[in-house]
Amino acid sequence: MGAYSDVISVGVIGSGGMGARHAETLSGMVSGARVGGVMDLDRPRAEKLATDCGPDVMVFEDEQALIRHDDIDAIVVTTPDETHAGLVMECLQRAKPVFCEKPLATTVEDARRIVEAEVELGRKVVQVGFMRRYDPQHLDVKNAIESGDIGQPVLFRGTHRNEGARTGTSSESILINSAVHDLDSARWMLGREIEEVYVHGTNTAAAADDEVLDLQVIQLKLGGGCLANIEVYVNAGYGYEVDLEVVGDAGTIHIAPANAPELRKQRHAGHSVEGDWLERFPAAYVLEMRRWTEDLRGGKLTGPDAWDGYISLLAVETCIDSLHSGAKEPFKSPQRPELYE
Ligand code: ISE
Repeated sequence: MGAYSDVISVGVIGSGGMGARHAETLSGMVSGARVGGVMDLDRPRAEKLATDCGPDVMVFEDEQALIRHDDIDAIVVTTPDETHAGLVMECLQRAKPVFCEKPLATTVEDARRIVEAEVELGRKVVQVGFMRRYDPQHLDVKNAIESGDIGQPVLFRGTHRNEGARTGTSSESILINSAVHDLDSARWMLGREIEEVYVHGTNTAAAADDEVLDLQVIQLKLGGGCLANIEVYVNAGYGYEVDLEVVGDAGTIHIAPANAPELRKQRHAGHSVEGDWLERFPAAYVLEMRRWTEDLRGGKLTGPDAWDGYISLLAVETCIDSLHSGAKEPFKSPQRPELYE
């Protein structure tokens, strides 16, 4: 890593929404990188994306072949959650840098194995797609906290709403696929580790399945006496929203309102709401890919790493335990290996 004489050739695994977004960003908005290959079982979709990304983009139906290819310098993984860990391990075995969409894995054991393999390798090659860390509105909140504007931060209040749950959603997958962002966000914003979790869930009339707790409230205790209260609702119906306020002992900071004009009409004032994360976080996805590319060229990854992916998954697992037990569950952060200091 860091010895790229030429433009970095990136292999993108998955050509759906997230894969297409990263590929288009890399080919059109990031200098120093290009899409070298696209892999998808849906070959026509992969071929279309490859063509959109420019000439000479290879198309693969086998992810191993893409990962192993000598002309591919780094990998972006955007396939379904349960495939992430295996693909990241393949990259680690070849010491090939890999940007993996969240979650890093779907089990704590797999995430731990990734951390162990990276520690064994002795250098970081894995980055996890916690894109909120690159969102200008989130960064404004983070900077305000760090500048001392609100004094000591004591409470993270997050809201995370999807317009509608995807098919096959379970109470547990809501935590693995959606809440994992909020757990990472709370740790990152407050700069504290989680110490206890308590989760409640309810089944709303909007849920397709009577068993699924599609609205969940997560309460966290974190180090330094900090608290977090996070709502995750995957059937909000009206659109996609990520809201955040951090309360400090000298003030509070609320994320800037949506980047949309306010319309006042017929005794009503309001603004439009995005439909999904691709609409909500366009800047974050570009900044995330730019920084990743710069870091690869500079030889030092600075983004959310395998440790962040592992700890967020450990927190997810503790949330699942709490959801099942109906009780508060303690959370003990494992010892951080030196690689992640
Ligand atoms: C989705 O997979 C994402 O990654 C989005 O960022 C998240 O907000 C959404 O809840 C997930 O389903």
